[in-house]
Amino acid sequence: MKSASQRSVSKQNLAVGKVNFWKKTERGISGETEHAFFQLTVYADHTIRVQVSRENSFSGNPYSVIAQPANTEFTITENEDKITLRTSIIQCEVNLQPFHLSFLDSNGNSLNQDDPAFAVSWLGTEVTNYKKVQEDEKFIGLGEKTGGLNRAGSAYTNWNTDYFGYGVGDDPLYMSIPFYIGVHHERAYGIFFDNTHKTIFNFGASNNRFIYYSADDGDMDYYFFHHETVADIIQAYCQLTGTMELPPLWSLGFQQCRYSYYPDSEVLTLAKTFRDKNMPADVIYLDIHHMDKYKVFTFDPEKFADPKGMISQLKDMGFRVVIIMDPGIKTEEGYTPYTEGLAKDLFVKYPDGSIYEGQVWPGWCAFPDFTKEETRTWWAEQMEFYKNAGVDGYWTDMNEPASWGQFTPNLIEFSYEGEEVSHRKARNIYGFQMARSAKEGAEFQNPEERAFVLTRAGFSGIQRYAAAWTGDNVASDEHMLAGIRLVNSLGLSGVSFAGYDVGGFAGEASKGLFARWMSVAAFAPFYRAHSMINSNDAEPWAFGEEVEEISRNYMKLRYRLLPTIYSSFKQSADTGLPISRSLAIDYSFDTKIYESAFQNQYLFCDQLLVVPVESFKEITKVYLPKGDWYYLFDDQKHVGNQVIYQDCPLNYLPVYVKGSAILALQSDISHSTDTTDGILQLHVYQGQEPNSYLHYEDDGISKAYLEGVYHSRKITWNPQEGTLQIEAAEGTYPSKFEKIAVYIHGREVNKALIQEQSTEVVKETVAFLGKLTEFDPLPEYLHPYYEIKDVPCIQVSNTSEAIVIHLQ
Ligand code: NBV
Repeated sequence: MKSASQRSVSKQNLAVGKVNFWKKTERGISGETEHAFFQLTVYADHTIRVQVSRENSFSGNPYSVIAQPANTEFTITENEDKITLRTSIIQCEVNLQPFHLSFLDSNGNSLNQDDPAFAVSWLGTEVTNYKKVQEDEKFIGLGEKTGGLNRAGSAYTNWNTDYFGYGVGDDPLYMSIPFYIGVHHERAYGIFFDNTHKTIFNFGASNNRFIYYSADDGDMDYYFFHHETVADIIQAYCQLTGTMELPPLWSLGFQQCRYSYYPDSEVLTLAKTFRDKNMPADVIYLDIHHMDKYKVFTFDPEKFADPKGMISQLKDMGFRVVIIMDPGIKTEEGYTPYTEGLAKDLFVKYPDGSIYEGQVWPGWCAFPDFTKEETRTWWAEQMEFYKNAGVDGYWTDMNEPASWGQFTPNLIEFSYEGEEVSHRKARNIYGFQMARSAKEGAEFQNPEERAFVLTRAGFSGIQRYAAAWTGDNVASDEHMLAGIRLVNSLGLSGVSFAGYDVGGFAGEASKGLFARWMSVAAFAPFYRAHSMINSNDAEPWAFGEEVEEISRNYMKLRYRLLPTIYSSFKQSADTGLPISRSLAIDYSFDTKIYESAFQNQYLFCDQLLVVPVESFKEITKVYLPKGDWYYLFDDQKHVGNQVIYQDCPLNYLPVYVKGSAILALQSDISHSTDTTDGILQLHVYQGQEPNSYLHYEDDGISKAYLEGVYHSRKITWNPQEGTLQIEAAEGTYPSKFEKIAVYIHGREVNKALIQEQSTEVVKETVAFLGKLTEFDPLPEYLHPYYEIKDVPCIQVSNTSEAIVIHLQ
């Protein structure tokens, strides 16, 4: 047997080989094969970690996984040619001659198997795990990846890349999340390949024998998940890599960005215009022109002579400011961040100890080594500069890291928490660590409030620190749809708080496209319009009156829906399940949802089925999965499991409410902290099954909710029995709403019975879109021809005690 140091690097494929030796460990087994060492660790009944290395020690990624193996029961049995590791959910067979793994469910059904001949193999330092493809297997997830919902037949690279104006099929983009879910035979499993080197995932491109994932170097180190549903698997992945923290409420509002708004007077005019035009909004961004010669931690002395004064005026109007931070530090003598960074040895270096310089906005720059704790702490301290000006949120851009030429030399060195590695291992984690530093900085500077960080680059686990947006998209219909798939795919991969540049960053949106994009993005977790320097104005009023009206309607709808959206964010923070849910989560085994005509559809907050549709379409095919569906704007009921045709004039995006759903709305407000009319509107829809909604409120900004200062109530609607049960409130925070108005959709109510219970029954007009004001002449397609009239509504006062309403 060769010792590790004697193992030569093969020029041809070298598979792991026969098992020579194995033993039980505390949480699994470990052993040695002809050419490698392996270890299997039970993390939970639904999660098993597999490590295979050519060295007799394993070296991993210290950043993504935050969970330790739980004390789960498992058994190990052995027979002649295999060892079987069993939890209550997964069986993992370790075949010995040669080493290859098979994963089965507890009933012995196959989930996933190594290709027996190649299993784990090396080509030089490149390590690959080859897997058999199962019949009709679908592959979903993998984070920020273009392409279809089902990734079968395609291959992808993970290598964080600054990609201005990327095409809708281009790869790689800014962020890497090497986690996917396989679906076949009504079963699902997940694989997270925890290696930060450049990785490739090939789901059957250019071969019909296997799928595989490989890394340029490092160990084969992956987590295998299995559970009943795709949702369970996402949760299992998030138990390992974490969930987002509940963001501040203001970050769920509409956000306006441009590269760049300046000077200060323009920023103030922008804010005032939102208020004058009665268009709700919460956030304005300061892009790179706020800086003095693009130097981070400076303000341009002329364009922004009094940033503190400007921000305070914005706050008086109910706005928050998010500021951009680029990692590149100008190598300029006398510029404190540079001289301090040098003195404290915080920059990325060449192997000979000299500082690596790359060119970015400020010219030649040094790059802080965010994979080093001292650097993160130092950066967090520098952020005092912005805090003093009153900045509320941070936007980490260019953190792939980007530099002109887009070809960072691989020999530069990073700390990687003391491991001392090259760019090959550190690149994919760099942006993640910058975003982490920004979040820690925001919290250090303002410990009373929740942080908001928006990042472009990231890696698995980024959800713990930042929201993500999909970078420099283009103003086109296909980009609008591609962005929706990217966000849905991020949601399948643990990143719930995500969005795209509404209107398209590069290029010019047509009127119709901008209107449609504003409409569909009202149903995106992160809702921000952004556009490129030297392009036409792209604010929601810049495209004429009709587009302004449509935008206003959907912006208002977004704000009316905030009680539901905020509750959904809380659920996501607790579980990791996304807010924009690809239909592959709830209808995973329904093959229809993977068809290209329907793959963009998603559930928003569980209750709403959103059907993204191009701006030029006036009628579209919609696939309604099983169950009942109510068209949001006129309550028309459709039975699911069928394709319907839906007219979709520009002012009506097809949106359906799920049968039995409970939707919580509030009155119109101009920003998220504006006061409402004090009535929580609960819209309940007739359906077949009982359904619950967990309503959640808190102060929206502090961390007091962690100490019980919140208000949450489970609301259960049983449409068959006609009972709505609002459970007693939990938590010490008093609800913002004094009354609850219950609107009943899709069924008649027995008025007499309700009056007996001494509640007040009223019939109200519910219009989910504001009425279009009269334009003369108004194009026909803009007429507000959907209107819901006379929906029965019951009003009760909102005590924190349990309330039950009987409708029959
Ligand atoms: O800071 C300028 C832009 C920014 O607006 C955009 O959102 C980022 O993705 N940034 C990229 C740098 C260069 C863009 C051409």
